[in-house]
Amino acid sequence: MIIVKVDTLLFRTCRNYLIVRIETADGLVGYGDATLNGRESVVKELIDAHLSEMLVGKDAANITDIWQMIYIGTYWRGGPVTMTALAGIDMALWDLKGKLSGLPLCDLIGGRSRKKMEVYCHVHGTTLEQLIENISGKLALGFRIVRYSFDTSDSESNLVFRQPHQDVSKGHIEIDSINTCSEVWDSRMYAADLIRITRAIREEFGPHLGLIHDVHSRLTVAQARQTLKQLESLGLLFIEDPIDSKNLKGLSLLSQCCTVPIGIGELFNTIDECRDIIAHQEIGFLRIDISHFGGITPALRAAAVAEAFGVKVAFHGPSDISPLAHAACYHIDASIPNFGVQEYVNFEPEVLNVFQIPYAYQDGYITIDNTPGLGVTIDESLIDTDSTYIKSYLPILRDRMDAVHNW
Ligand code: CS2
Ligand code: MG
Repeated sequence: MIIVKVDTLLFRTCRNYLIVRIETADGLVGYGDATLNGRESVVKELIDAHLSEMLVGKDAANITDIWQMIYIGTYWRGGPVTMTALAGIDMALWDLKGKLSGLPLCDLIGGRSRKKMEVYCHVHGTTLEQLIENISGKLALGFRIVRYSFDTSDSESNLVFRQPHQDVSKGHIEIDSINTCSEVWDSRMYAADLIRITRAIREEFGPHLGLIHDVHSRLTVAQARQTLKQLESLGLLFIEDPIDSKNLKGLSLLSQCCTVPIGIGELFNTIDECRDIIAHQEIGFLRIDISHFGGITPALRAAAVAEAFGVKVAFHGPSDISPLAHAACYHIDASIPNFGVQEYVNFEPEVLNVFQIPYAYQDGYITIDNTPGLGVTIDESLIDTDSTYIKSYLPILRDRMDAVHNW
């Protein structure tokens, strides 16, 4: 399986995607996801200008050696750009190994530990009434766990404080111009609403609905301690990113004072950043993003570390990584003993024409078939790499005094 060609496909189908395509001398092609929201062209440049020449001539079967060569060997390790580039390459190598052996990824990494994987969806409401109605809609589709978000309105100042959410039917969180991307935020009003709304959801739907809320690092440690204390009796499955996820001491304080399980990880790029919080059992769920954490190889290692300390895995699964990465998550979810739950998005039909997926949703669970490798068939004839990419941006949050706030 000697690598003869490494290409990057940067294109837009509903949103931007960056796909790594690795070809071997025996004519096999493997694909990996290297999409990094708002930074795709930088990741592409890193692969095209520096990493691809390190791969040509190597045996694609030696995934660990290639991973170490790029991670350790190039010295400049870590960070979202480098680790997303490496993730795209790593996924493509695993895809190739699966295609060569005729086995799906989950069989290469130990086989299936479960028949189906429980998933949760995003549900948003601009008002409490709308949120309750939308949750009912998700329950009717079979979901037993929802990640709820809401807008907080201040009638006095006519301001609305929005939380990020990504129901693809309602559009994406990212926007097309850096000049229009500022949003206003008030943590005090939000925290009060979080308690009020969570209580109302519990009262409406009873004790069995699985509830997840993503704070998206918008609270300080002090605010989070106060808020989570009041959420304790409401039985959340987990609270995501309650504070800045790089504030490890803060996480330690929070986990010691509150019983709400913490889920964290989408901003981590290497195991160094989360080793201690796992080992100290400060989190309930590890939520690393396979596409931004260097790929399948380090995700498996991190999952094994988590297992040793009784931490479950709940991989980040947003709409801003491609169905290829989602397929990789489902394969790992199927295999590892400490799978917790998986974030799920339903991609638009146009996206699923390009990425033909090996997995299917039914009644709150995902099943994945035995197609070799990651199992995603990519229809390259539908990809227009020349003209479709449009630079996009994440919103920048500002508080009422117009100072930049954690997003
Ligand atoms: C979110 C993400 O899914 C999540 O948990 O935090 O949607 C996040 O905002 C995006 O991936 C940012 O690109
Ligand atoms: Mg999140």
